[in-house]
Amino acid sequence: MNLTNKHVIVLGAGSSGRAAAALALREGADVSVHDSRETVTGLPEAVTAVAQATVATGAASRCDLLVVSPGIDGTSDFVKAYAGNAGEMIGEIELAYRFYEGQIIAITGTNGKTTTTEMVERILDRNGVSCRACGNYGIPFCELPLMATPPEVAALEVSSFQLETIKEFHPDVVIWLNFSADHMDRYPTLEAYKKAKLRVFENLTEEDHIIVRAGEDIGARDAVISTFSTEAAADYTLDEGWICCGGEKSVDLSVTRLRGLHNAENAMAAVAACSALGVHADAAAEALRGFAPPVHRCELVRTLDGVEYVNDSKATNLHALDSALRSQGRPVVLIAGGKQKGLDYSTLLSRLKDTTKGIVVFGEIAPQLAVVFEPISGTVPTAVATSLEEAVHSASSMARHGDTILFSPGTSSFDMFSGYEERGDCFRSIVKQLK
Ligand code: UMA
Repeated sequence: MNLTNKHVIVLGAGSSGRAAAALALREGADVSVHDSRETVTGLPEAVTAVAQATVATGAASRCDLLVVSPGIDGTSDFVKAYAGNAGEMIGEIELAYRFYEGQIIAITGTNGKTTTTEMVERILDRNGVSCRACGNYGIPFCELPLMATPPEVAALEVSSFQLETIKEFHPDVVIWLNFSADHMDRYPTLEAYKKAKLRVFENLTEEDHIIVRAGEDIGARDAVISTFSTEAAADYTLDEGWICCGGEKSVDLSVTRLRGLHNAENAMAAVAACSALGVHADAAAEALRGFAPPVHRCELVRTLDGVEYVNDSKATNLHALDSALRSQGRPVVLIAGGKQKGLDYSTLLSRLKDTTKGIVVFGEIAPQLAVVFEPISGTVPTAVATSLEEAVHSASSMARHGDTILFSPGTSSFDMFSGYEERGDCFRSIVKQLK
């Protein structure tokens, strides 16, 4: 792709927009970044910043290439106004793909993407293959082709939002971890969400690899397919804490700090993907020694008076909350709630009844959750808190020695926080101050 003297408009001045602008600039384009925010800062000097952008700004703008940030809904009037006058519209992932020359392991799924992405990076890096975690997690993909020496492999976490705007994007290996309801505030139906995610496969050929959880419906695909599962028959399975490959015990998970069946599946997927690039399972096992999942994912913050406080702020959907509940070995007092994003918590009632002894709800959806949990209130009392601090104190008063307080919201944080990281940091700091 030749961008010399082309006019590129990047929509969104967040991290992906800034990286896309820097890459387009390096490629010789005349670049503007438009954002609906009051002010736009942090852009290279040669880039024109357009703040307070609206549909009218879009309708009055012309460009050869429009690059849309993933957080901006492509079906909105805002994007349509710009797209109407653009030669081509793509997203930041597609732009990066056109300038990155290394191999790509694309990692998608509703949950577990980040832990798996980190494992892929570690296994490859420790086996002499330079690799960088990027995309939806870590640095934006556009930063890779900007590096003086780009890594040989991109461990690319991709979200459905990012996949909406791909065209030629063609990974060498795709990991499909799992699929369940999420982002129902962006998509009209579950099918629409899945359709966006399935686009990750659309340019694969029979030489590429797909690593998929056994039983996932991904349609017929032309690629070399490997399956994994802790429950069903698969190429990668779990036996007494070992990942078995083709029936042979090959990775001892007890030497890692991964907890829960969902993390065993994430590890299987990472090992299988690296094996597709030639790293033997024994070498992967050695690289995973001592590996701990990233923070905010079932992170043990502290044990106080025999009560474990676990930060699972990354649980921004019900599948993640369900996985966290299944992973706990002790009675649980759950803290849940946050932004309204159309998820149906009543699907978890029987799991909550089996695993929790109390629930504290907080955030925008707290009043609704209290009603949803009413049918199990005879055995699992629910308290409503007006702040996270109050929620932690309320949960502490319900918990006894030997219990776990699990902070696993099940929805997004944007009603009260800038993101799940800030929400988890806030939980951690409240817990650390408890006496
Ligand atoms: N904006 C507008 N008009 C709008 C909406 C937004 O101008 O109508 C502007 C905002 O004012 C803001 C910018 O767009 O300045 C934000 O763009 P963005 O939301 O795409 O955010 P980025 O900072 O570029 O971050 C994005 C991803 N964000 C989302 O998909 C929401 C990051 O994933 C990703 O790490 C980053 O690109 C680098 O690739 C975050 C995320 O929450 C972690 N992802 C979702 C998730 O994991 O559930 C999918």
